[in-house]
Amino acid sequence: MYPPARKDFISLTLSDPHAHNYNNGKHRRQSCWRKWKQLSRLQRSLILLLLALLLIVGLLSYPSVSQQWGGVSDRDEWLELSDRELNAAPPAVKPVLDPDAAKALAPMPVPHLGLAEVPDTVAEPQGPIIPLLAKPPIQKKTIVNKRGPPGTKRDGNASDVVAGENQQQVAVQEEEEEEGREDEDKEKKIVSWRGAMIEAEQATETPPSAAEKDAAAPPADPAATVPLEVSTVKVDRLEAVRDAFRHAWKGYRDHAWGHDELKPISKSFGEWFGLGLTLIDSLDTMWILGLKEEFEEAKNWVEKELTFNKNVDVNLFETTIRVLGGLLSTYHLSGDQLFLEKAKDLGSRLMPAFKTPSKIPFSDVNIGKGTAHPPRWTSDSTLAEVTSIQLEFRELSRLTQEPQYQEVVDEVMKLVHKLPGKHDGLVPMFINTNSGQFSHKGVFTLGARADSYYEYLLKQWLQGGKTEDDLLEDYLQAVEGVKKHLVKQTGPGRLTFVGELSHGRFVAKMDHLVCFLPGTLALGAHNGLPGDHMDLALQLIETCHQMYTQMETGLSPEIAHFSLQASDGRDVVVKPADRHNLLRPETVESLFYMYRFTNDTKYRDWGWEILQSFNKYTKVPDGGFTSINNVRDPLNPGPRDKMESFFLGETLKYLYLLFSDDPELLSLDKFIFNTEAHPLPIWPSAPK
Ligand code: DMJ
Repeated sequence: MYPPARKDFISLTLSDPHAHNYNNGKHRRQSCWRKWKQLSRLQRSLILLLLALLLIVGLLSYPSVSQQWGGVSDRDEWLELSDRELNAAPPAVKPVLDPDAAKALAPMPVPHLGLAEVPDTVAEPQGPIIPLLAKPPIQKKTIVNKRGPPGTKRDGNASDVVAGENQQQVAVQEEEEEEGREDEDKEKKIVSWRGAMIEAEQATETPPSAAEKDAAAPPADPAATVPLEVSTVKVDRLEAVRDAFRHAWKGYRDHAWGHDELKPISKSFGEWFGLGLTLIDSLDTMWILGLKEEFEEAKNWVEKELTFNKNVDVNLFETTIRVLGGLLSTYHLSGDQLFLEKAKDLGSRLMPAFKTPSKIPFSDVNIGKGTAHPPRWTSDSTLAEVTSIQLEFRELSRLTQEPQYQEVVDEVMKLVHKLPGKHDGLVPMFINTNSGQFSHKGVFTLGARADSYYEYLLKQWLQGGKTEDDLLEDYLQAVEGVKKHLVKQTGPGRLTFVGELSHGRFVAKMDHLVCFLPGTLALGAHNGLPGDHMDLALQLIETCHQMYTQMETGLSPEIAHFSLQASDGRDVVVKPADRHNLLRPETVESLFYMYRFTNDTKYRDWGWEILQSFNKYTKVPDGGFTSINNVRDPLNPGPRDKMESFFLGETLKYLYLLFSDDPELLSLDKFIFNTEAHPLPIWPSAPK
């Protein structure tokens, strides 16, 4: 919720209530004249001489002063102009959408440009230097979207809300980010996190290291930032992924067995829903990687230990994509009825979430009590959350022949389809469960809170055999909206990226989460959608790759900012609050799609580099991998002591599929992957 509107003006009273009136002024002038007359002639001459001298000095210094003021007004004009340019639509640099422009603007990796970490400066153009007058402070409009009391940690995707920490404070800070100015005290108070905010005291960042302190220094020799050389020695990449998985699994098995997440440094575990999240997220990966022993042991746990009959609030979206999706895909791969039974049990326990006035589901549901509710502080749900559960619920209906699962999620899509408030197919990030209307309109992103809405439009259409026209229409419109409003190129190296729109202003910022998009666009193009979707995919995957290679650890930051001005010298800036890496999958996911559709082995090499970087900087000696705080500091990456379940569920799975020579291993013409990388079959014939 936004705070009460703040006055963004100061009213100045220029009239002094105690001032004399007009007549009093006249008296004062008369008495001055009397005093002048009372002076001696000598005194008057001296005063006149002094005044004449002052006049001469003033005239002599006039040119330089006038230049200064001239500069000031030029700068004002320039500032306005650059503002206009930044907000202009269509963008100054022609996006890839126009086929001719696309040819001219072929992707240009820029290995010579190191990623600079600029702690609190800008992707803001620099105007002429004006020594006399400093630039007036830009009024910051921080739109605070209070989704709960402070002290909240927000983690992960549209609703990667960390369990037990279900207080949220989301602050949309695009404007100040665009200005590239971060107050020092803001740094103390708030840490930006995928478009959301967390309190700094909750952040796990270590004190700044020497490298961090050097952040403002010019970029290091780019050659030195290239993390790893691609080995020419033939290595078994598939086996390397299996090794990584076994190592991750060892940590989980030793210290977190049956719990949600491993804390590999402290050799303990974290609980979110208490559903063995990592174990279930990993089942189909183990099956695909051929890790039979591990799979059998985990299956045994599912059979003997896993129960959904417990008094616990779970997040509808996260439970659906990780647990329901994981169970359904494992059922398909293994054919073991156990997983379908568990999926049915869970699916029916999630259904109370849909009992809302608008039929837009609540975010949280108690799977033991059968009650559901929104977060304590709002009646909104996140848009991506309510529109990225459809693949799983629809599949559950198909398998069980019980239509209610599909009915409730189809209803959500129908409502969103006809809802006013979209911007050329782009959707706001929140929707109200009472009114069924979008809320907090004005911010449009392909990142956190909206990302998988776009992904699931295409994938539902594919799942259902390309028969549901509304889904296709919404997807095509959205891609046009992305091209029109969000795609730009950096000034220095012409890297294509997808920014954000905040109340009409373009923000040159892209979450790592957005790196799902090249894969999705390529999947659409492979299925007969316009060729320029593939052009855009080819360019975006280059940018996602650069987000890794230009970091000293070879790992991407959570969020990248991009420079629009050619004179900026750097394409990407990373802010201190955005330097972490959570072992996320989106780039390797897209690399997998790109390789399958192009057979270009460079995508495999890029994935291999990423795996090596994970091994080098995130692997914990005794078992497990950990999220890190700082991708710019190879000496002190700052382990966060958390292994996200999606590292096993998604990242390692996509790497394995990327390196596999068998295109029939989960053929993309027969399966769609849910947003947690769990493959579900494309329906043989569309339901009518
Ligand atoms: C996963 O839970 C899913 O991929 C989701 O769609 C995005 N966030 C994480 C991985 O980054």
